Amino acid sequence: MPSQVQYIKSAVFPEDYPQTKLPEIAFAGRSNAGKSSLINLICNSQVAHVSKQPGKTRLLSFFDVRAKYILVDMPGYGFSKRSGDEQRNWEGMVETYIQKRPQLKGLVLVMDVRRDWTEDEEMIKVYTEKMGIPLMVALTKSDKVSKSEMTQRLNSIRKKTGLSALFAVSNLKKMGYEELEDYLYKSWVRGTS
Ligand SMILES: Nc1nc2c(ncn2[C@@H]2O[C@H](COP(=O)(O)OP(=O)(O)OP(=O)(O)O)[C@@H](O)[C@H]2O)c(=O)[nH]1
Ligand SMILES: [Mg+2]
Repeated sequence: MPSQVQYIKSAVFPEDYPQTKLPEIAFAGRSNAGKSSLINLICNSQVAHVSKQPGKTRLLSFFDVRAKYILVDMPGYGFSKRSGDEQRNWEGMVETYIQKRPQLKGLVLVMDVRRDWTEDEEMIKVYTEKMGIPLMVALTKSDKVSKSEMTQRLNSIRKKTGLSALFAVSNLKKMGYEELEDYLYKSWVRGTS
C-alpha cells in the first residue's frame, strides 16, 4: 500500500507542469465520477480534494507516490453548470497535457457504474488511442449496485469498447482498488521507468 504521498502542485499550462521525469498516470472522467476519491484511496491519504459539489477539481493536480510515479487528478467534464467556453477549455487543457507530457504512461477513465458510456468517454478513448496512450476503466461507486448488475455493466462496457482493463471499485467501502493499483504499477510504471 503506497504511503509517503506528496502533493506537488497544480497547473494548467505545460510550462507549469512539475519538472520531473517519473512515469505519470492521469485520471479523467465525468465530474463527480470519483476521480479524486480514487486517487486518495490508492494513495491511502486525503491528498486530493473531494466534494459533494461537482466541479471541485479545476486544474491538473500532481501527486508524487513514493518517488516512484506520479498520479494526476484532472478536472471532470460534463458539469452542467459550466459554459461552452469552459468545456472547450477543459478539452484544450486535457489534450495539451496528453500531447505535451511524454512521461504519461496511461490514463484511468473513471466512471460512475450507474452511468452509461457516452460520447465523452468515447472521445477520450479515441483520443488516447490516437496518441498511443493505454487506457483502463475504473467503474466507481460499486457499493450502489448489486453484484449481478456490476457484472452486467462490466460486460457491457467491455463489449462496447473492446477494452480489457476494467476494474470495479468502491471508494466508499475501500474495495477493488488494489487490483487496479497493481495493474497500473505492473503494466505502466514498472515496465517503463
Ligand atoms: N457511494 C460512493 N460515493 C462515492 C464513491 N466515490 C466517490 N464518491 C462520492 O462522489 C462525490 C464526488 O467524488 P469526487 O472524488 O470529488 O469526484 P471527482 O470525479 O473528483 O469530481 P470532480 O472533481 O468534480 O471532477 C463525493 O461526494 C464522493 O464522496 C464511491 O465509490 N461510492
Ligand atoms: Mg475531483
